[in-house]
Amino acid sequence: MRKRRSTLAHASFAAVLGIGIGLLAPSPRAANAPAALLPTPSPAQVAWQRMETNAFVHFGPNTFTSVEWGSGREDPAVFNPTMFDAHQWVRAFKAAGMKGVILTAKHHDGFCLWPSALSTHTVARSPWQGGRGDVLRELSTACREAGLKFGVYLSPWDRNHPAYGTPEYNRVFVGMLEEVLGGYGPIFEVWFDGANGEGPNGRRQVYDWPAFHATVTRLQPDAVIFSDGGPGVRWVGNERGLGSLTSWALIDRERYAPGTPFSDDLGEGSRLGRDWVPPECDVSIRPGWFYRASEDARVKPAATLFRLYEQSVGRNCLLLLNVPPDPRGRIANPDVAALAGMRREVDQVYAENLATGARVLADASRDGFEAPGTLDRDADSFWAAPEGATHARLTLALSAPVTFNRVVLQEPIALGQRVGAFEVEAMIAEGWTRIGTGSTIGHKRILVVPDTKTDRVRITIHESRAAPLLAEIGLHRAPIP
Ligand code: FUL
Repeated sequence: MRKRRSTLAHASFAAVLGIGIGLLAPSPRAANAPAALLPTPSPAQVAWQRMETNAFVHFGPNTFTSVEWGSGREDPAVFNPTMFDAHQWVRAFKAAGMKGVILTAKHHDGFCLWPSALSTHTVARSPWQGGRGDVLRELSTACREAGLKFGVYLSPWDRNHPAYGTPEYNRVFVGMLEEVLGGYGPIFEVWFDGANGEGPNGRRQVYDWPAFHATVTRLQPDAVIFSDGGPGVRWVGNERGLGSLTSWALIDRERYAPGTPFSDDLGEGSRLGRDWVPPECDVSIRPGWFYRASEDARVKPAATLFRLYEQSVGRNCLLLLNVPPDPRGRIANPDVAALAGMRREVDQVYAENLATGARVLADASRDGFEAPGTLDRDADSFWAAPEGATHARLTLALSAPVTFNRVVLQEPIALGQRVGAFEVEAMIAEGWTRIGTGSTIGHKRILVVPDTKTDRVRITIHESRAAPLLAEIGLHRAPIP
């Protein structure tokens, strides 16, 4: 079979934007590119999903007072890291294979890790660096130098600010967003927490979400906005790092305001959703979000982190793993070791595809989008079923038997998420034997199957929202069953 590669640049821009293909890509194969299936992700959402694992950093007065939710009445003088080193954090995250970092610029206590002009509860009132320190400056610089993307968590709930609970607070919060989004270079994600309690005056705030979102879009048009229901990316609905086995990037945004009572539905999303808002799994490497020395022995071991990776990234989610610095302002040794161990395990299992070099045949293909595109390690090239097909089968013929217990499938998501049911079979002595089934695929699905030794594997797609497309197929073996 002749291999002709397609690229999403050709396939998706023309299809999504409805622009004459000749303008963008003169290649003849592009003329036959499958049309995108709405809803589709923005380029920023595709780039976000490809990051796969990011670090979350909870740091602030709580690091020094050992509480999870500061009252907002803590003395700013408690914030005094003695050996602060953002480069050390970034080294540990990079060693874990992470692509970005999201910092709690402001948690519920209202303490600003940058010298905000709009609050008296900030690093400028702390003894750290004589009141001239700026955690955002140091971390954003360290990220830029190391090639990691930088993002911010800003809690709308503020237990310190005197204006909280009045319309004035919305203006203050917009001003804080302007300081943070305008002063530290590119920001890839803005994380809005859903927790919403009372302010220092006993009042609850009615948030001006449209103004907050407009501020992000104005200052950082390429940033994705996280909240329970998006608009850019959504909460997965639990803080255990668990994606759903059925995991659509689609929801109806209007159904989920921050603090939604429908968070149980956020894991699966909806096959019928009108908006592209993929799920993010936030989970801490420790029992708490903030550092406590008493939890040093309870750092999740590498094997647990490996599982979290499979159960989040392998279920069409992004893993946002919280690694909180200690009161020195450094990532503690147990966390550094666990992160390095996680990377080792992920690489050991996933760096090499046991199916590499196999012949792969499809029962039918769209011209120019044949099956070998699924084994080329290029997420931009893909196999496509013929127009109108919602059922399809691909067969892998390996040159020698291999033993595997993971099957990795990927869709080229820029053209929309399609597959809703699939099955994997292996040829073993008795003939074709089902070894696993799944529902959605999305950016990445890691299917755990029993240890299987074979030289023939086939994947049958039983249900799809439109002609199925597959970007990659992988066979792997993990030591963990
Ligand atoms: C929650 C917050 O209340 C926690 O303190 C933490 O920041 C977590 C990531 O989100 O809603």
